[in-house]
Amino acid sequence: MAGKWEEIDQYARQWIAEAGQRIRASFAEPLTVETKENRNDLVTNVDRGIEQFFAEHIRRQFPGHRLLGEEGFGDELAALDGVVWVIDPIDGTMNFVHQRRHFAVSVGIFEDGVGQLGYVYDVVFDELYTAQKGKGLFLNGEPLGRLQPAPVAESIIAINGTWLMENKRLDHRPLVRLAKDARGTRSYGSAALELAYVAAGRLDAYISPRLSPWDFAGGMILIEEAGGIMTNLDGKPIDLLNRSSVLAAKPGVHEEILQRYLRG
Ligand code: 2AM
Ligand code: CA
Ligand code: CA
Ligand code: CA
Repeated sequence: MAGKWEEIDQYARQWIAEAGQRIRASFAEPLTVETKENRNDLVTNVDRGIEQFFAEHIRRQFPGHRLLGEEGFGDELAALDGVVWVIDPIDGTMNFVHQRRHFAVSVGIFEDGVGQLGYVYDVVFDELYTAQKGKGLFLNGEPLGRLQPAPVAESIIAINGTWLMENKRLDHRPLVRLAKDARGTRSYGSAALELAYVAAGRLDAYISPRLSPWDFAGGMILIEEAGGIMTNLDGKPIDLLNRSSVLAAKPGVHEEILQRYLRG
């Protein structure tokens, strides 16, 4: 008999695959784009439709589970007890609208706050990153190796250019120093994909001063299963119920960034 998490995993995969098909099919349809908090903060009918699709399926199949999602179809959560699905229907909406690639469906499933199943699905490249607690990281069903330590000098670090310019949220100078010392920097515009890339060893670190739980929940489980380290920018554990800064990296790189740049 399949265990509880095997059953949940099967449904999650099925719904993520169907969400991917719907998103690809939507390319042929007119897109309704609206703005949220500011003129660059976008949401579309597809973001909402996909979150609603997950909400309906989860509630029908697993009435005891709860959902935390970006677009308002989830539950109001004050605590993380029980099974909680944390879903971003489209992570990288700006890429979805402008580029029609480089966005992902992100799903993290937690029990009493412990990550059990993580998924990041690159819809256009058809790359599904998956992890189950204690079983390692997989890309389209193939196991990926555990992350090995590296120095900043040999690292590619993902960071949005905004944080390298003077800004009101944090002192950008340590990050500029880090960007100069690193082998290279990248920015893909989807936190979920950037976390999946760190987990897969395509990037050595990802830094963001401000993300929401649905941006990092799925990726966090991938990072843990890959042997990477993910904390906030103070080196503290991530709070899954609130906005947080994120530093996700290989071992070694994580320590060096914290000690030589962020605590410097
Ligand atoms: P989103 O596309 O789901 O909104 C872009 O650098 C990354 O930051 C994306 O993962 C994006 O997720 C996330 N993000 C979080 N809050 C955002 C906001 N207010 N505006 C734009 N992107 C945001
Ligand atoms: Ca958004
Ligand atoms: Ca997001
Ligand atoms: Ca989103």
